[in-house]
Amino acid sequence: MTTTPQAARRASPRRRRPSAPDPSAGLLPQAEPVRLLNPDGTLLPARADYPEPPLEALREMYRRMVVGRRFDTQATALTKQGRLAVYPSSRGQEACQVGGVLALRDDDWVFPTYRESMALTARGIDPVEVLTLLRGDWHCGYDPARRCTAPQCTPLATQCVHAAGLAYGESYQGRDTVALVYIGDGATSEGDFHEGVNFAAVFKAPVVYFVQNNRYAISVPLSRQTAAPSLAHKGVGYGVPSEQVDGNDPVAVLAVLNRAVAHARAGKGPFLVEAHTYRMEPHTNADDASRYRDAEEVEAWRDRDPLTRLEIYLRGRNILDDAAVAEIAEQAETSAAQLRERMNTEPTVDPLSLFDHVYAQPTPQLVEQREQVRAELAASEEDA
Ligand SMILES: Cc1ncc(C[n+]2csc(CCOP(=O)(O)OP(=O)(O)O)c2C)c(N)n1
Ligand SMILES: [Mg+2]
Repeated sequence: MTTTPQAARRASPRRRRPSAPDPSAGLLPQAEPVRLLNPDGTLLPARADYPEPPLEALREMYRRMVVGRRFDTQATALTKQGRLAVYPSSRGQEACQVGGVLALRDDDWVFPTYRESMALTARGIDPVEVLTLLRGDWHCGYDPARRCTAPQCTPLATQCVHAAGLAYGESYQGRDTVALVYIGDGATSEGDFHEGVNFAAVFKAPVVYFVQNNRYAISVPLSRQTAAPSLAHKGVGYGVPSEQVDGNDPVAVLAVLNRAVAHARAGKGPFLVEAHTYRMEPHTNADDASRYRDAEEVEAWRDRDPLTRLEIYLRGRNILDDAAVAEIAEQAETSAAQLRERMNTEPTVDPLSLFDHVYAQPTPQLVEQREQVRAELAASEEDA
């Protein structure tokens, strides 16, 4: 019987070659989301890869989370009073909302979605300016350039590309600015997510892609969204180091984001973080979440409340006591009352301003439409 050379090679015992380094080493997320606090607020053993942030920073995180949650409840109430057109709540996602902005400097850039109103108020932007878009008054209530904060993005994932471009431009000009992109689980299925991450990786743009996996894209559960082992694994295919974190553990969220931001700032390119969290409220006030998820699921997540978890921890470390908790609660109440009052005044908006800032050079169609609106307004004034 004759054997072919190929068959002979297959039959011979393999010689061991020195193993080549695994090109994905250092890119893959850990198998379990990083966690530093137990759900009951007790501290897990310290770990070298993610040092605990300073207690003062965590106390400030707690304060902004309490104020943020109160803001969120108030905004939801304003939709019921007809003062806001729509509001996507981020209740339950406070650790991510606040952690994302606390990890940044004021001159770093934030690229938020519609769900990040809480993050933007935590960044110090006037809450009425934050809600301007959702109130339907104007394009964006704050000055993006002055606040280093892009307008809240409703088209899913387009901000991933904008952030890559901005961050690349900043580093090209020799600045060490970092851009942090907030994005949802569902939006990681969009082409723009992949294009943005790929561009950032190839050009080493300092972007942190921060995925808040709140388990749903409106009514679509994660299991119908992706077959990936985790959303963090999506970074590896583009050569982007990635990590997953317990998004309801404020200490871990801040620790992981601090490392991701430091990585980007050091010129090592983008970093992808997936935070496992849960949206406690419906998608927006216009959604009925009971049609696609049951009450037991929501209740189970209530036990993992990020605020309670941080409060217990900080009390245990003697950096928070009854008096401080009461004082912070009062601050939150005062700012909610001010927001309520200010949102109850009718804004005056010039309808023609709708056409401003759409393009640097308006298109002929836009010029025509503007003229049409102007003529209609003039005619209605004559009638009055
Ligand atoms: C390009 C695009 N497609 C569809 C929509 C409609 N839409 C709005 S929110 C949403 C779900 C997004 O889910 P996810 O990314 O998980 O973010 P979450 O709302 O849960 O924060 C969809 C499909 C949109 N805004 N943009
Ligand atoms: Mg989602």
